[in-house]
Amino acid sequence: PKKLIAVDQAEAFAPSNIALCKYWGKRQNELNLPVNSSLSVSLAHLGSHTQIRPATSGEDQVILNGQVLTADTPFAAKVISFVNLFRGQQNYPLIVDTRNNIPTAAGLASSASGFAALTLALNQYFQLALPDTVLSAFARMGSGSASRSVFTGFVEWRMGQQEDGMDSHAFPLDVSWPDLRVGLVKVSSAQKAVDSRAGMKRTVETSGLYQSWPAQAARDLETIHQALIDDDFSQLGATAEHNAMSMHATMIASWPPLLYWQAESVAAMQRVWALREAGVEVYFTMDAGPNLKLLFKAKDQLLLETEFPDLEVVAPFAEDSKTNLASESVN
Ligand code: 2P0
Repeated sequence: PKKLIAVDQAEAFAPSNIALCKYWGKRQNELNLPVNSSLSVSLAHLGSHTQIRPATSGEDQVILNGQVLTADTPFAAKVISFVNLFRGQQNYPLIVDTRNNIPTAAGLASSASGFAALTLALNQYFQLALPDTVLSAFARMGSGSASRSVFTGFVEWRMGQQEDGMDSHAFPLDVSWPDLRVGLVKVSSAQKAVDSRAGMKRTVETSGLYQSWPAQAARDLETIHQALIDDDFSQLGATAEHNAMSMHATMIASWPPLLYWQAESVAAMQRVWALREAGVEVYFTMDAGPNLKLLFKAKDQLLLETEFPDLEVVAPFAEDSKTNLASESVN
């Protein structure tokens, strides 16, 4: 890489995101190249703030939510090898200080927003001025879903075809749904037993149902595109729920079985279905954990807060969250 010149310090924010059409399975593990394209909605103000400053001690340091991590912590090791992608052999010992404002109770993963914020902060710190899509491809190497957290609103990550992965990046979709609400239902905040990376690998290697997944995901992506064009909330919600259940079906058919649900997850699903029976337009999606994320419209927020007392509600298209993060200057 070219000779880097660092600024005094840099800071960036990136939001968490919830996939409506999921990323599940890699065609290449080192670069996080996915088997399928995916589409998400970002969570506005919920995400990661990352600050980078020089380490005067000469040793890299990773701080997560105010706690200094030892270099052998998996997260710290991942962060440091990610920073090495940018600085190569050049001598820039750094302090990477990350704070997540995602309620841990909501059980949301923070790797997506964390690696996206780190990528944006490194871009500023080394004055690289990389284009948004290149930043997204870099973020992807930290964590696949981080490619989507470089942008706000509805975001699509195209799987790409190239071996170097430079065409496997996200881009923002030019659609705004101010009435959309995402509700985070906390079922459990316990650390999951099998992380996404290992879970995907097990599914790809052992699940007989996985062979049906790429076609399902491609169809769902198309349907969600059309729903966005038609302004069709029911179509979007139903497709997102069906996509999540299809992904979980591939996991359940793995060996050993991979079941992220708990009894309370199933109870929450049944409440969503009962509400739909009763005419409320609410849908759910789930990731590699026991918690549900509800999709509904602003007009139903009060009702859903009554049905799900601990619901954390996010408005992805609130006026103040429409910034293009990658181009945002944080000086
Ligand atoms: C998604 N998930 O599309 C899917 C749905 C979880 C279930 O992306 O190995 O942390 O770092 O690329 O991005 C979580 O997986 O995995 C994820 P790596 P990542 O949101």
